[in-house]
Amino acid sequence: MKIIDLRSDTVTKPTPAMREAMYRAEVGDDVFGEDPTVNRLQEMAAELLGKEAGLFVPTGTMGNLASILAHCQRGDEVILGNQAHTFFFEAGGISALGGIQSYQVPNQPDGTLDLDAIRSAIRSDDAHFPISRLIALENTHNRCGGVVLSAAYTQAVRDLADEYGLKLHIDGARIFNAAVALGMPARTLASPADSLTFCLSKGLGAPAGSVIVGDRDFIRRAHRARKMLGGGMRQSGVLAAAGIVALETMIDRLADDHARARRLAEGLSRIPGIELNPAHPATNMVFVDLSTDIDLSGAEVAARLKGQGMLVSQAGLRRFRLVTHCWIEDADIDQAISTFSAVL
Ligand code: TLP
Repeated sequence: MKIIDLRSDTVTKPTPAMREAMYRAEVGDDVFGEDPTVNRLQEMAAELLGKEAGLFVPTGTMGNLASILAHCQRGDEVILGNQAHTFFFEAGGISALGGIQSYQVPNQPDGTLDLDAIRSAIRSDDAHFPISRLIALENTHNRCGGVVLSAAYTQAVRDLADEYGLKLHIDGARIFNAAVALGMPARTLASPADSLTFCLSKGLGAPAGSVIVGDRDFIRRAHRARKMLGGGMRQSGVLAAAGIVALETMIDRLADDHARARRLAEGLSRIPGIELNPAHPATNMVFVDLSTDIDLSGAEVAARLKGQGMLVSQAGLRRFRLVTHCWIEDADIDQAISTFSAVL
């Protein structure tokens, strides 16, 4: 039985072209800055995102953490969404390892933070308060449904940050999904930010790795933070080589994942007992809820789907996330719809 794995776009395996490039990669000691393939990837990433410099890191989690450590001191505060990946899914690293406090502002359904809510979260100069240092956004926004933040909204947050002398970081794990969905260059979405992390190992299909981009001085500080976190990887050109293939060949095709996600959502919306937001999906994520007339629990439904060869992630007691990616084909979408229908 073919397994249709819709749990995440992180499950993507490297393409044959990536494996070939990994095999052939020229390498050196990247802790000394001597891996030519890592250096090339970092330059490509900086160029694509319109920033001065880039830094290859093992994961998106480390990318966000090293970035926040590079912006903040212990006791500082970062303003972020209460649905942000950094708040939800990064093991509390910014507070456990960085001594950095988070001020969580409610995410609106479209993934944004209300500008007035950000404004009222910014601390005044008073010895009782931590120092507000950074605002962090997420684009696309995972828990809000893979929704896209516009360039205009991001610029409005930048303007607010400037008013108070704050920095702006974007968790752009899926920034290329956002760029493809909006039909604009990723650099336009990145331009208001001081720093951005994007992932090579999600929809772009590379086996591992993320890149942080920002100005040279910021990247120098993030480089030190990466070392401190144990992320200096030596001959990591074998991984960067796959990342280069990802940037060269896997961005434009994200539109196919988005089209398949829309088809999946349309098909699922016709199944009695499934509820979904009619405005979604914006990119490659489909979130569905079980209606109250379904007697099965979320866990039971997930287990039955698995028994039929279909893997989904549970995103709440009665909520699932299904993510399309480069290993999911049209026929898998048809199969996924009929499997869900049979299980319910
Ligand atoms: N997200 C994973 C899980 O951790 C939930 C997924 O399957 O979507 N930022 C965002 C917006 C992410 O979605 C993720 C991974 C990360 C950062 C962290 O990336 P990694 O897994 O490379 O540490």
